[in-house]
Amino acid sequence: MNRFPVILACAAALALGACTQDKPPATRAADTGGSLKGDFGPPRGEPIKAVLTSPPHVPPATNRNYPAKVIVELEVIEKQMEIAEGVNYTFWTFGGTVPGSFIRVRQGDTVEFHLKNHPSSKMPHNIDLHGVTGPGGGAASTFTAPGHHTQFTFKALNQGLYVYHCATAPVGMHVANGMYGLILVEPPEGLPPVDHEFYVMQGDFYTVGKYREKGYQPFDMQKAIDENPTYVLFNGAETSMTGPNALKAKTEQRIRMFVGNGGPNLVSSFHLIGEIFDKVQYEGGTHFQENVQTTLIPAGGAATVEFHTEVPGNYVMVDHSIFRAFNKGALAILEVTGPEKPLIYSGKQVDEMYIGDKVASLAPVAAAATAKESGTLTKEQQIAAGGVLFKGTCSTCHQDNGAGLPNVFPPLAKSDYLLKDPRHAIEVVLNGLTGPVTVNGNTFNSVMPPMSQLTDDEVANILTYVLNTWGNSGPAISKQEVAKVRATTKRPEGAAH
Ligand code: HEC
Ligand SMILES: [Cu+2]
Repeated sequence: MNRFPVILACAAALALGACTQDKPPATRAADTGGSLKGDFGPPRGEPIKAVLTSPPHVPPATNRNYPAKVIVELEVIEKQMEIAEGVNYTFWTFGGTVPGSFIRVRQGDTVEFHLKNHPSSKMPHNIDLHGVTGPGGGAASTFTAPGHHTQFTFKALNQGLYVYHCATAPVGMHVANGMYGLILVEPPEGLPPVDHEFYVMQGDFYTVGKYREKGYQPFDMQKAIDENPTYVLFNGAETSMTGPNALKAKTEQRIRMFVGNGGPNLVSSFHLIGEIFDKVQYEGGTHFQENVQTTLIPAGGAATVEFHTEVPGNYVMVDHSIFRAFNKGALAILEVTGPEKPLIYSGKQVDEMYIGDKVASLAPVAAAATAKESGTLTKEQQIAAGGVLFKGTCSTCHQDNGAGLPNVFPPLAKSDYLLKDPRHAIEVVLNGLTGPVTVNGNTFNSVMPPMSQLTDDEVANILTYVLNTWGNSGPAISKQEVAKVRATTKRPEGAAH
């Protein structure tokens, strides 16, 4: 059966006012495979200007039981922002943020969409909304040159959580620069109330410099084609939801997260360490799964996850393709406060081992990076930045207080081995250390893995910290010294950076 009889029936009923009722017609058109298209009749009431929000915020529920005309105004802005502490990147944005502004409408709404492209832009842009029924999802109608404005109108026929993105050539580059976001088309009855709603979106980024290489970093097209990202991030920056920017909630709360994946390349294995998703609306669709540990979010797809908080502490969102979390930035924190629940979990454990510098403020690292650019980096700034980076990188073994662990990890505090030849430590960090070493009279015969994934200035700052803390007194190590050692030492294949 095609859809005409339904529409005709509805049109006839419209005359009697039956199709403009609060509830959608309880018809499941067989020809759509069972999905419920929501043409609930013409828009009613005054046009409404959509509230748009920046991540991690979500606009309030529409709280409407009738279809309306909703006006969305979105502006494309190309701007430099921090992608990681002390690392700048030129993002192309919908609304000035990555991901772009969150849009929330109700199924059956008629959306009048305005796309503006700021006069300072260098590129033309458009928008393809996955929640639009029509060619290009709007892309064909919204090609917008810098300083221009385009407009089109669509009816939100299907409920769901949809990705939108720029689709101007080269499409991959526009998406890689951050041009994506989410539009929620609420079901006609709305969503059950919760205590917090958050907006989280993953994306992969490609820079010429390596991960955390400071300064301005341009886009690397070849890395993007090779699908070899430098960064995999939630909400467009390594620090978007870590340290002081962590998401916050209390115990005994119900949390809903709208999680999207902009790609351009990677599929996300979205996981929240220490929680179980009570409910996941996978693929942004209508059906849900319960009691989920990790949900797969395709590039250009989304999921709604819900859970209840019980135990206080830091809960860590990751892409469980785990190198992305710990070495490319795909890590964010939800900080839950409230009374301990020893019957559910024995007590608060030290979580710094696991997430290291991610719970601390990286401000000293940024300060050091900025100072270095102006050529005024002081030893104190190096020590401050190095102290933050030491956590989770070296403290895992050598401990926070540098004392090491007897017979297992040698001490760095007052280590005669270290202080005898401070610059030798550069080699130890870059190349690792094996075989017997004697520190303060005790012999260790173990393995320290090479830490060559660290950038030159990270190594310089960490070592300056180590050489001038816990009663140690030594020189400041410069980035150039580290670069020299890196360039002149032959490292085994796997450690070659
Ligand atoms: C996975 C554990 C581990 C991590 C992480 C680690 N080390 Fe080590 N480190 C060791 C071990 C084990 C040794 C002794 C190796 C041996 O027996 O040959 C060592 C030795 C050293 C030494 C020489 C011995 C001494 O105590 O003076 C220095 C210096 C050092 N590490 C610095 C660092 C710094 C700086 C970092 C962080 C960038 C770091 N280590 C990260 C395990 C680790
Ligand atoms: Cu674009």
